[in-house]
Amino acid sequence: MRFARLFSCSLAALLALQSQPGQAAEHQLNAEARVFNPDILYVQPGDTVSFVNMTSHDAKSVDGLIPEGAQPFDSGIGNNLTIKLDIEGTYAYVCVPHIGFGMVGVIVVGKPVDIDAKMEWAQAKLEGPYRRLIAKLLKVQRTAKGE
Ligand SMILES: [Cu+2]
Repeated sequence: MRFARLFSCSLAALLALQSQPGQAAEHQLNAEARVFNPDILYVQPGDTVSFVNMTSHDAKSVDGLIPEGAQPFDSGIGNNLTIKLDIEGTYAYVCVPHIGFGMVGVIVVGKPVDIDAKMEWAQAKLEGPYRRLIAKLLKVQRTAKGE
């Protein structure tokens, strides 16, 4: 009961935060053993995202799987990276050395307005371990449709 109340309070606080215009938030994406945590991250346009704990990892956006006009990113191995995301849409990225373990992720900026196109592109073009991204994109697509 107490937990439920705490939860609904934090949820209300979170929603209030999110609806404040002009308040850019900072998010952390933690590189853990073989995963990014969280693997799917929702942010608002203008927010910053920091990849941290990047020893032995990198974070590289996938060409074709970021919004049109968005800046590609590539931390290089072992480097933390902070990026500011202004353009709405879906950003897919991988840790190149660990794609085979499924160390891939998606950042959604604003609404995933481009998710259907991105999914089509991913299914047609991604090869080998990069296809691990399809499951993440599918999650975003289902969430967007309220499934
Ligand atoms: Cu990695």
